[in-house]
Amino acid sequence: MQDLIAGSKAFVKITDDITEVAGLLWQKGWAERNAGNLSYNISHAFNSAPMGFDFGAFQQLDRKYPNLRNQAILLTATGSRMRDVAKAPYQNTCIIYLDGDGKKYRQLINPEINVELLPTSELPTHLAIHEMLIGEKRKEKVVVHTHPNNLLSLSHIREFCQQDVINNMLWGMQPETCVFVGDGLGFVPYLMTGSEELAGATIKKLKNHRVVMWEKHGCLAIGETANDAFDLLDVLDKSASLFLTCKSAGYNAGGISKNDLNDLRRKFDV
Ligand code: 2HA
Ligand code: ZN
Repeated sequence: MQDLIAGSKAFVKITDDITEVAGLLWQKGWAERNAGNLSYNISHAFNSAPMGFDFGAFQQLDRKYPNLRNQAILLTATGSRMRDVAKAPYQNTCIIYLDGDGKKYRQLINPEINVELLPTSELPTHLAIHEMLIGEKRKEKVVVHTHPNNLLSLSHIREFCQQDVINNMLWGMQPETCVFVGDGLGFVPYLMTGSEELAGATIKKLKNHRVVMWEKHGCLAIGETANDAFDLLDVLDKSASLFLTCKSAGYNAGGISKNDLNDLRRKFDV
């Protein structure tokens, strides 16, 4: 597959990044069955419009994505398991190329498998995010959605369904969280999976946060690479696990004081 793509070194790097993170999501236990999905704007791996591929039939989208015109987006296939993405990325991902006015796409047919795979059920959210990232000239190219156990557990506790409350607790559990995820997570109240509403609410939160929590469902993160997005989720989930471990031992976590957190923010320019 990569032999067909001009600038294939970039594509190999992308594939390595995706397979590594897909494996980590599975090992973490955040990706039961077909849970989670990811997408990557891989347009930079092509020198021009993709050549040497067969394309599938045009598929209409529910809305226009003008910034995604002539962009190639790699997505995990609907129903694919992260553990399979890790082992066989070409059999479990698809590349779509948006054409015309950004309201339809064609799939690049991978000659090795020669079938069309349907993109992830969270396609509206993934496309809306890539549209926003280009529109706002942001450097992130990857969207990772997964179901991190500890963060997801917190979203079942009413007190933590308030963005400021959950962020203050998570920052207080270890210095890394305050330093590396100083923007905290954006909290989106429960909405139907795969819906335009969920996509819209997520976009709003991504203006100020790189991680979004979907109440009682999971989290989503953006990054320049899949590993960058994974790191944000990993650090936040570690905080959540420390909190819950103290609770299950019968104690309340003390948390780093407000003053100490402010000192950290000053020192690390958060
Ligand atoms: O792809 O996680 O949110 C399965 C999901 C949907
Ligand atoms: Zn999900």
